[in-house]
Amino acid sequence: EDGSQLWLRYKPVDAQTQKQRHIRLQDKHETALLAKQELDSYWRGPSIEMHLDKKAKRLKEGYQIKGDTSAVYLTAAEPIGLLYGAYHLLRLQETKADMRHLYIEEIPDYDIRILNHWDNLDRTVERGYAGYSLWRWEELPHKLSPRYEEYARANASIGINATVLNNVNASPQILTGDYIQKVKALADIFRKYGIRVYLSANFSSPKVLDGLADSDPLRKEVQDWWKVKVKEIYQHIPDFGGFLVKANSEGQPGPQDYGRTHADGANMLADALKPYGGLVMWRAFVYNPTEEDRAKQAYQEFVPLDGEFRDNVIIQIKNGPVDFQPREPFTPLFGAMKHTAQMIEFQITQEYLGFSNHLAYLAPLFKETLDADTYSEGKGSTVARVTDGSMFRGEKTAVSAVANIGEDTNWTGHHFAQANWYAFGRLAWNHQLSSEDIANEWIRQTFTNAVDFVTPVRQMMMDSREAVVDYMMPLGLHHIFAFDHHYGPEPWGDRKGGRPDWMPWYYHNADTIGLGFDRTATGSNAVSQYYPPLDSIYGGINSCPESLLLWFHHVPWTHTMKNGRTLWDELCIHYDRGVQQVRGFQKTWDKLQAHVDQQRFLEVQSKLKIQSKDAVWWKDACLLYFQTFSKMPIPYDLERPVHELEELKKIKLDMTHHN
Ligand code: BDP
Repeated sequence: EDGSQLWLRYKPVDAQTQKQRHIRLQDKHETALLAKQELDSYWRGPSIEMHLDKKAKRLKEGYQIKGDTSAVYLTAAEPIGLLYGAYHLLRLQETKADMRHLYIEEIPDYDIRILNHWDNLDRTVERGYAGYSLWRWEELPHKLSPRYEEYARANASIGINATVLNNVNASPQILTGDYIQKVKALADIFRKYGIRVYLSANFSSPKVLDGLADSDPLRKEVQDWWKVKVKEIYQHIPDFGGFLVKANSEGQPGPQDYGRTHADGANMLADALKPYGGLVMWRAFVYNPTEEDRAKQAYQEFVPLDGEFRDNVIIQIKNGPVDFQPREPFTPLFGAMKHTAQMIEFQITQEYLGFSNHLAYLAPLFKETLDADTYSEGKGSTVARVTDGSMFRGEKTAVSAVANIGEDTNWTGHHFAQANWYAFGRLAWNHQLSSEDIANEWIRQTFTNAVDFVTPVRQMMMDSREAVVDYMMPLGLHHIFAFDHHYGPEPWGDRKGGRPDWMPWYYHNADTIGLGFDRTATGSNAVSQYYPPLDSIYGGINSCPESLLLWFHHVPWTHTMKNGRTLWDELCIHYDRGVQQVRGFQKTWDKLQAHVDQQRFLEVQSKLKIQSKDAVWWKDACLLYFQTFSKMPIPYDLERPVHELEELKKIKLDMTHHN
């Protein structure tokens, strides 16, 4: 039992059952046939009639299921809807749901539900913690790993319908003729599962690949280069999705290199893609090492461009304004560009949440952003609603996440990290699902339906993200990671001559008075980027939610928190609570040994040991370091540090990623 089967553990039905119940389908489309094949092989319920109703357009890629104990009817407007419906039925079966009376209608909340792979062409994966890339570029297009199809099936089973194959820090090589053939081979496998391929494009491609004088988006020669390139791609991949672009960010080239705007750059690509129905996902993750608060920069650069983008451009915005931290407020750009399509970018890979060593169930993090109210058009303008098309109409709606998938046997490094891939797919389909329900489904399909297992494991998952926040960065602290690897703590971190916005002190601002980043009017005034009443809620030291207090305020160590404790005591209690929770996860897991196969039991058990040690490392490092400023004792009823600060400062990990 190595985890390679993910949540897809259906048992084949016997020949007898297959004879007795029928799966009927008129259509011959390959995707519809796949739906039939999955049900033929694994469905133990009554006979099923499947049909396509091309007029039921309102279903989009969704489906309708009606049925009782004698027959089930599955209807969809498109073949992929039948496949999604088939997986829905199998999910009900595997989770032992009551299926006596079925009346289900499912319509996806987002048109495009897309994974972003940060995979390089040499098969390393930026911020990947599950081995090398799945894409064996050197063998493609001739040799096709069976994993390509398994990957597509897993995605289809949770409604993911698009994928960006390569890193946003894109190599121009991906757009050469040779690589287009390799990409085509993957697209040909994925198509049957309803998955469209997108590519990250390097903005300098015309110059780098074909020696043009520059890649200025307003020059006709450059525009023509992209038109010819896009035409070539569509000749081989007729359903190619489009480009994802990281431009003028962290050293990547972009239109600003030529004095042009993000809109100029995005629109040039959009015009080339338009005749084929392709899209541009243009990232808003931009910031420069200036005096300006990093958290404000995306908003400052993009809001003035509102209304200037073509209708096949979507601005892709990270959930938080800095960078995928364990907790951030939502990015204020959401809802602030009312004439521009916007999409969310989440990060499934745990760059800042303990890699694939820590158990951190991310659905609550995703939901926190989706459910956050931007107040852009008054109360109820949640991030979900400003991006899903219910408030602002764009050509297409989309939601994305950076994948945590690699060639590890269990796909994601940690068995429980599979749940985050799963949860993203489910929320991209229906952002109203609860984190508990998603965990419940996933546990039942991945492990067992035994309530004695499901209940405690679900509780552990539900508590896990907050535990990480507590032992790493409670109360709104952020980005105090070690410079080289983003794994362990380095609140003291300082590189002479390094970019200030890559240094922990830039974010925590610890001094003898207190802790935290003043983003109120007396500080960077980032609060002003939020719509009322959020600007004043976040801006008031007493009205700001305490979970974000040190994000928005520089708070005196002796400040009285809502429960009457000082900031310092409260900080200590959070760090300690995080450690205690992980110790609790170990107890929970050990008790469940009888319910789990040996291999997965031991693998999760040993990851929890690492997590426990890391949690103590985090707690000691942060508290001992901050104590050099607060000069206050750690409350005496808490466990004492077991490390020396000076020892912790010497820890060097062999992880060679750039910041
Ligand atoms: C940061 C990562 C870096 C990425 C960058 C991005 O550390 O590896 O290239 O985001 O999203 O989180 O472009």
